[in-house]
Amino acid sequence: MAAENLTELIGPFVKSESGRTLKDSTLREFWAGLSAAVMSKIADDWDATRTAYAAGRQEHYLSAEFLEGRALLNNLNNLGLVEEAEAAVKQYGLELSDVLEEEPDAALGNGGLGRLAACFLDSCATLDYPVTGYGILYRYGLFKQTFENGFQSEHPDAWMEEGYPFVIRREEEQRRVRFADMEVRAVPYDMPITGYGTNNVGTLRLWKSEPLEEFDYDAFNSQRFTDAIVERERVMDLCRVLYPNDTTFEGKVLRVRQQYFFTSASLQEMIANYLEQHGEDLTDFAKYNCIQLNDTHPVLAIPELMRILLDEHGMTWEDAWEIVTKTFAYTNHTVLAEALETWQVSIFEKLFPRVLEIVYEIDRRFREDLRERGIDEGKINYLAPVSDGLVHMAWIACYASFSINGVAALHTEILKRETLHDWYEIWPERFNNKTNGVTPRRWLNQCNPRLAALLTELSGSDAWVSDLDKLADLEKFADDEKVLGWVTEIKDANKADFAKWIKARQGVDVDPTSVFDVQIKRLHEYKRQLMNAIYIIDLYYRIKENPEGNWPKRTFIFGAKSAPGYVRAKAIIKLINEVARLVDNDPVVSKFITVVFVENYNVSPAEHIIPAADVSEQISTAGKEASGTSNMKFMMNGALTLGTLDGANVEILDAVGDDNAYIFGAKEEELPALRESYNPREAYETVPGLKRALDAFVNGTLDDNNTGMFHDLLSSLLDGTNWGEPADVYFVLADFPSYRETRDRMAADYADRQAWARKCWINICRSGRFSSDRTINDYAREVWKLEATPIKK
Ligand code: HBZ
Repeated sequence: MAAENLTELIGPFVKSESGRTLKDSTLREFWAGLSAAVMSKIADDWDATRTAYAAGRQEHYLSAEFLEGRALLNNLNNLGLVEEAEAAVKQYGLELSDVLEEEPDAALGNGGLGRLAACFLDSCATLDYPVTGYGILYRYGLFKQTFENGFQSEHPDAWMEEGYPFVIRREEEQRRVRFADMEVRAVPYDMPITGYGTNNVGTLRLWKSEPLEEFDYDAFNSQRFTDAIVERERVMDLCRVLYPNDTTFEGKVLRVRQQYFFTSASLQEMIANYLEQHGEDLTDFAKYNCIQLNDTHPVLAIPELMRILLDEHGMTWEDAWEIVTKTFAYTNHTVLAEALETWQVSIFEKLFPRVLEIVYEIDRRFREDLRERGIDEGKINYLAPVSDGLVHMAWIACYASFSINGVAALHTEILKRETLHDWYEIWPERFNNKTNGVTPRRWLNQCNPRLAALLTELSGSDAWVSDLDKLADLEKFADDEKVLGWVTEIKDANKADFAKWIKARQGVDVDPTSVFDVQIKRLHEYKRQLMNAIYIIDLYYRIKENPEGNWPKRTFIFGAKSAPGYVRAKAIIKLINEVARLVDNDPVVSKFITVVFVENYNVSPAEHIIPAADVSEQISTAGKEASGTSNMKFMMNGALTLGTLDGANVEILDAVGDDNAYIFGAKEEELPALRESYNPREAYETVPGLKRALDAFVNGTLDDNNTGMFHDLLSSLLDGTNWGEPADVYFVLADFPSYRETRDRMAADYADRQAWARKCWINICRSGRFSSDRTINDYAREVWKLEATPIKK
């Protein structure tokens, strides 16, 4: 085809976006036009990929969240079009980097779980696996965060309101989803997922709910116009907003509606595709389809597939169950009890009574099945899909899935030993580990072009971008002074970039020669941002005591959103902001340290922060962080881990060895015994400096604007609560001494830049196993039984 070059395509596409001459078009319109031009280049391959995948065995990735972030640069990189795009916008006197900054983040996820789904789709596309992602087109993504006098405030994120070129509405592929009290249309919006070095283009299909008809004409005609509009809005409400809780379960009716809505629509499509490709007999459904459940959010797919097979295709229970139990695989992402989904039976009754009937029948047969296995009634009742008026989504998942996996080795062991131990005893063969990974396209090649260029130069090709194990070959440069010098130069340049970026964004000055020490992740007590803050307060006092000391210069960087209703997490945000202010207002201390809280942390800020980081804070209480994924992103970009033996940190340490990571704190297996004898008040009284640091919460040093929230934080550490929560549940004060010792040592080590760079280099070269390509190859081989399906060209 002609006019394939972006230089020629861009003009017409921008004009059709802006409806005016190019010189009057805005940057945003240039972004939209360039994006539309890229879509036009993908179209044929996308079509061919869809056709090829429909015919064979496929995997369907069901997830309530996909945290995609920005798409344009990612697509340009995958398609090898970055230089062409730079030239195309240059014609109009623009810089590609400025155009790219116009793109809103598609923040259709909370944190690690949603971003993992996005990394997985990237890997599936790159590796040519026939995988489709299914989720929800939320009108409002994760809230935008601002700080008002240090307090988090939330604002709606209407990310598509001004138009979004990377989704295509597929009117003709709409489905109907029936609830007892309403029937809605599910209209798919498809996002192309390009891969690196392949023509295959995968699909992320996001469902949007719409009324059956634009208007209820009866109501309209009978003068009930407003009723018609209200009903319409009720349907649109369904997909209105992403629930912002990442660790506590919220039993809201709207949320379970969302879950049923997208799983039902997705299943209908799978069934329709099967019938079209393989005929009326659904017996072989599981031969051609496999469904991965990303946590329990899509677990309603299990009874819903039963319903479709029983009620719409006349199958027997036994035949339908046979298919279901060969189709589903379940991934668990947490051991925190408060996150586990249990829905009131009454909600199911009201929304989808037939699904509830099926859940009850699953429950009845489950109990019978376990009784036959000689399991006692107490245990059966505990594991049953329905008990005490609640439907247990994780139990349905465990019972119906042929595969159950955790997301890091330690996490899977804890599932087997504790959280899902009874299930493991009955069906050990279902359990397997799939340690998470992250895509090296976005998280190295795209966000760190300087380091990427060095890796390509040293390895003689860019093959590492889609085969990260290749970086192991570069370890031979670990003692090459020149290479280590470049590594240091690259990090310094990235830090200077960050300094400019944060200055422009938030007006803060940071010293690019200081150690950049970073903790970016959702705010939660178990992640222990509070321990990080206590360290900084302690350091503040130590510097004041000895202002002539040889204190290494350091910048402490935070990024974190708190769930809007999580009072204590919000208090911690306020506390960190007050610590930043305290340091900033002190002429002596601020010579040595700076605290920066990056507002509205999201995927695209992460792309600026991670390449500039020296220290990666991974300091969760051992056993609580299922895996973590930013730990892997930091490693790939040559930041050193300061971490506990938790989640995938264990495997990072295993890969790089003691000399190249900084590990501290109690181990998971030590905690039960420690709990017995633990007295945080004693730590407060006896650990040098700790009392002084903690007293700052309440003695007027740090100001919580008379909310009492800092007092509550302190008493959560020292006293526990009158509702029975023990003091310092997450062992902040217990781990503090070893955290301080290790972190001090780390900062001192930084002075020897050459030795530091060597450690960074080892981390980079050994990050291969944390590529999501490795994870996806493991899922494909061991769970999905999937073959790569490259499209013909
Ligand atoms: O999933 C995270 C884990 O905390 C993290 O350790 C792991 O690396 C990551 C990927 O496996 N979990 C989440 O991000 N969870 C959520 O975001 C979440 C969202 C909605 C919920 C519950 C959890 O209802």
